[in-house]
Formats: sequence, C-alpha cells, structure tokens
Amino acid sequence: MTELYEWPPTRSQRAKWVLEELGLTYESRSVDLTQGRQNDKAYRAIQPLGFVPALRTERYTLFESVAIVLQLIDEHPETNLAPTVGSPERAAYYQWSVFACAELDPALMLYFDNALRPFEAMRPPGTQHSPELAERGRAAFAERAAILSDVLSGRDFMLGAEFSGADILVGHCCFMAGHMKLLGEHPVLEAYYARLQQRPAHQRAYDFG
Ligand SMILES: N[C@@H](CCC(=O)N[C@@H](CS)C(=O)NCC(=O)O)C(=O)O
Repeated sequence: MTELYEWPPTRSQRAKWVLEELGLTYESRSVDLTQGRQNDKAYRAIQPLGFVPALRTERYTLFESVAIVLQLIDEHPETNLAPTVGSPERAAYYQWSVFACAELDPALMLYFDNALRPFEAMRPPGTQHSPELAERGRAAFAERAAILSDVLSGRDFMLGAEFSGADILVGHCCFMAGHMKLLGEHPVLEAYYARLQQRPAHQRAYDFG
C-alpha cells in the first residue's frame, strides 16, 4: 500500500497531484502542521526535517516533493509524463523541474515568510515580518516569472504541446504564487495555471473541501 504523508495546502499537493495524474491508489496520512505533528518522533523517522510531503510504498520511503514526482513518473513510463532519458526534451524536463524547487520555491518562501506567514509558531524562532525581505522575495519571483512567461508564450506547457511532470512542479509554484496574490502581475503564467487547473487530477489534488 502507498501512503502519502500530507497537510494541505503545502508542497504535499505536488505529490498528490502526480498520484492523481498517474491514477495510483494511495492512502492519505495527515500530518497536522498546526498541531506540531511533524515533530512526532515517528514522523521524523520518515522525514527527518519534519516536512511534508513524504511517501511510503512497499519498496521504499521517499521525501522531497520533487523526488516523489520524478520517481513516480519514472515508475510509470506508459503515462508519457516524462520525455525519453537522454533526449534534449529530457534535459529541459530536468531543468524546469529543478528550477521550480531551486529558484521559484525560495523566492516565494522569502516573500511568504516575510509578508504573510500567519502562524507565529511556524516562523523560525525570533523572526518577524520584514518588508525589505518580502520585497526581495517578490522581485526574485517576478524575475523568474518573466523567464517562465517567455518560455510559455506560444506554447501550452513547459515542454511544448504535451503536459509533463515539469508542469506539476512549476504549476504548484503558480498555485503558491496565486495564494500569495503574486500571480496577477504575470498574465501568461496566470493563463498557463488556468489551463493546468482544468485537469481533473489537479482538481482532485487541490480540493481542500
Ligand atoms: N524541500 C521540501 C520542502 C518541504 C516543506 O518545506 N514543506 C513545508 C510545507 S510547504 C513543511 O512541511 N513545513 C513544516 C514546518 O515548517 O514545520 C520538499 O519540497 O518536499
């Protein structure tokens, strides 16, 4: 049985989205971040930093949202959510998948931590909202959003006409940016995310009902 350790709305949505795209059966294990369940010893044995998501299958335990998306797609090549290994398209797939976590996530989190993070208990100890750092995060996201907007002008998805795992990762960053009211400044990206939101798997993964 596959278990997804998650708490919405967080980067666990990336893992949930790929599970839904692939049509896999899984059980949801709730890790209530507002109650500090991420610090339980049993959960730290699964995810040593106490972050969500984490995945447990019959064969392995895996954390890091990007790793979960890439691994599950590799296990299901018949779904064509990743280009052939070694191809130029695969290179672009790696590039944009890593761009999401290495460039978009930090810019968005810098903005979120310094402008919005609502739970005092979840802020790093002793830190306060800083308008200067929030602006730095917003500007960093805007620079990266402009790069994505150039790529997406005239194509539907990050790799071209076909949806791939890179869209799950970049798309989740669009979700976060929208949540932070940063997406409206980037109409091409906003239209791209609207396309992604039409996917039934996205709708199931982001249904916070
Ligand atoms: N690099 C990790 C980051 C995961 C992460 O930061 N998760 C946040 C929610 S989006 C979390 O679990 N925070 C719990 C905490 O700060 O205690 C990944 O992509 O899986």
